[in-house]
Amino acid sequence: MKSKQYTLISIEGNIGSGKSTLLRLMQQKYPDLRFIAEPVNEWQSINGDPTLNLLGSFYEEPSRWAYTMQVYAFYSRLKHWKEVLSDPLNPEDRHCILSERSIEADKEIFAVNGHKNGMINKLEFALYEKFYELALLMNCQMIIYLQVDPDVCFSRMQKRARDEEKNTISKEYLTQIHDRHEEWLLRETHQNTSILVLNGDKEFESDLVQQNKMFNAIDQFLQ
Ligand code: DGT
Repeated sequence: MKSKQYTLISIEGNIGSGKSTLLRLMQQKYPDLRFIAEPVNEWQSINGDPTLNLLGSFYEEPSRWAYTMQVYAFYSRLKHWKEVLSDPLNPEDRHCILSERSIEADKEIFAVNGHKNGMINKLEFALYEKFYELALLMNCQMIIYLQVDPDVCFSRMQKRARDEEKNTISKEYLTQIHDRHEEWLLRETHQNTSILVLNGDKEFESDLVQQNKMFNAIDQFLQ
């Protein structure tokens, strides 16, 4: 499903790093790009039913729900990509699709982390990898990595206070997720993928100097 028509770009980074903010700012700055927001609200209420809260179940009982969460995250991301890729392109649009996270991140960050710390067992991980192989063609060609200190992510996460996360996500978990990003994105071999690392420790939503610095780097990267 990798389209010759499009370059696939994803924004990656820890929970609470500011990916949604960056995506929103990029939407304003580049109206000729296509965007895929993250399907978090779908995970919070399956079939629109808030009593079927997969994200909440995962954080309450990670070992029970980690595999199910990965399978559903895979399904919902693939569904969104398919919808966007099958929508005809306007000739004046830039041939790029920008998404918050990616199927690859779900694997490299959350599935690998869950497997490492025992939330996803060997059998579940082997099954998950079967699904993942089906989606290999969807790998992004460009990645913007918003690199943020886990302590900063923790305080941003507490400020936004998403119900499922506020009493369940520890600094230790954010440090694990940070480490998985670093292992995945800073390793030396990345075939056919360009990676831009942006430091997002400083506030960039309201600080225009900081924001301009980021956009100078992004402008160059997208050229
Ligand atoms: P931001 O804008 O950088 O603050 O990012 P968030 O926190 O809005 O978005 P993100 O992608 O870091 O994750 C939203 C929630 O969903 C968060 O609690 C982590 C969780 N999540 C995302 N993808 C996966 C996944 O594949 N597996 C698991 N277990 N959790 C995931």
